[in-house]
Amino acid sequence: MIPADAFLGPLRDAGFDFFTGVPCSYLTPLINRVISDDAYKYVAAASEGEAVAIASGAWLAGKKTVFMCQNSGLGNAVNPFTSLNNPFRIPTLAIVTWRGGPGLKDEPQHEFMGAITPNLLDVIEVPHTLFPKRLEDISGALDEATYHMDTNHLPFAFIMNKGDVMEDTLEAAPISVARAGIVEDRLDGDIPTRVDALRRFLSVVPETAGVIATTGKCGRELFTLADRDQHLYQVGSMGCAAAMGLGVALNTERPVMVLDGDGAALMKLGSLATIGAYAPDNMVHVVLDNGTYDSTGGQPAPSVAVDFAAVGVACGYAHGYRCDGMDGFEAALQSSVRRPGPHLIHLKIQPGSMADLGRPTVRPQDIARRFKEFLTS
Ligand SMILES: Cc1ncc(C[n+]2csc(CCOP(=O)(O)OP(=O)(O)O)c2C)c(N)n1
Repeated sequence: MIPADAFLGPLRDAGFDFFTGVPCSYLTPLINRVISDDAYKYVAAASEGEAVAIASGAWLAGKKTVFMCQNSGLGNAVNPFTSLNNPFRIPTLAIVTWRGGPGLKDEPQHEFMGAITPNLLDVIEVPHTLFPKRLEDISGALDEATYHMDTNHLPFAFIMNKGDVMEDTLEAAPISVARAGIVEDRLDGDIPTRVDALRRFLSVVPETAGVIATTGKCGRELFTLADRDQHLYQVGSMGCAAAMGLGVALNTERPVMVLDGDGAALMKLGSLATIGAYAPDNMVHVVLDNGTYDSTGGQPAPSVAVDFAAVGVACGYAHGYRCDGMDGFEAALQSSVRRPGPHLIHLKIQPGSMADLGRPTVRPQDIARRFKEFLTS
């Protein structure tokens, strides 16, 4: 058993100061220390997959990151681990607890995941070792983790057992949001296609802004119209664009614009609460809503009744804009880069895509490094 600071001190000295995750009782001493100490930034995520995406955004903005979760939540993290961190080669130090571990009499819901935790990490090619439980093991364990992350640019995991870290108190106040957001209508009644909306977006987006486009045809259309250093096409990890945008926005002064889809936004709707809670004022979240999963053949998405602008404001965004035409969309974009956010711009668009649709020809890992260079220069 080690004190939290004995592990966190060397970790911070190695540059890791951005933490995110979802708690587990085994993690309590470590998370409590991180939350209580101003030397660290901790973002409480609504799901583990979202936390992985937040950490990835923070890495793109130049941070070294730590992701913490219960092994139950490893299932939620598998999608971004495999379709975000892996293709984009984005490392994070994962601390995963081992409920249902060997020889442990644990609750039935932890038995199966407990039995497969190391194997699951092996299958998704996340190298791992046990969390250091003795003072003399800490430095070797951190060396092993940083060696792997520096060499293969992928996540590395410590598997933590019950009682590895001594109890610690929570001294921080709860997150407080003192805002009453506003929903505004910018309606023209002339619903554009996604490609027309993206063309207009490209004509007004500040050249200083980082732009993250969601998976599917949104990123493909954006790339086909213009490939810029300020773009990141999130080719996989459906639903993670907003969380990645949050991770970037909390660690840069630049404006951060997320181009989301209605289906993708719904897949990780909890991210809106996290964005509202941490409220980065430089973040603009655009939901391009065609009411369908257009990229996979136009099947109906369950977004028909969702008022995304109102949901954003209900979650703590400063402004929500309802738009159904190009001029209102442009006005909302202009207004959102002038005023403190976060903002949610909900634009109704028509299903369908452009005729000669391309797809990013730059490798995701190169896009990630180009984007990181753009953000940090
Ligand atoms: C986790 C996951 N589930 C499903 C898919 C397949 N998929 C790729 S794009 C897409 C549709 C996305 O819909 P939306 O966000 O509304 O954007 P649109 O395609 O309508 O522009 C789906 C279902 C995926 N890539 N990842």
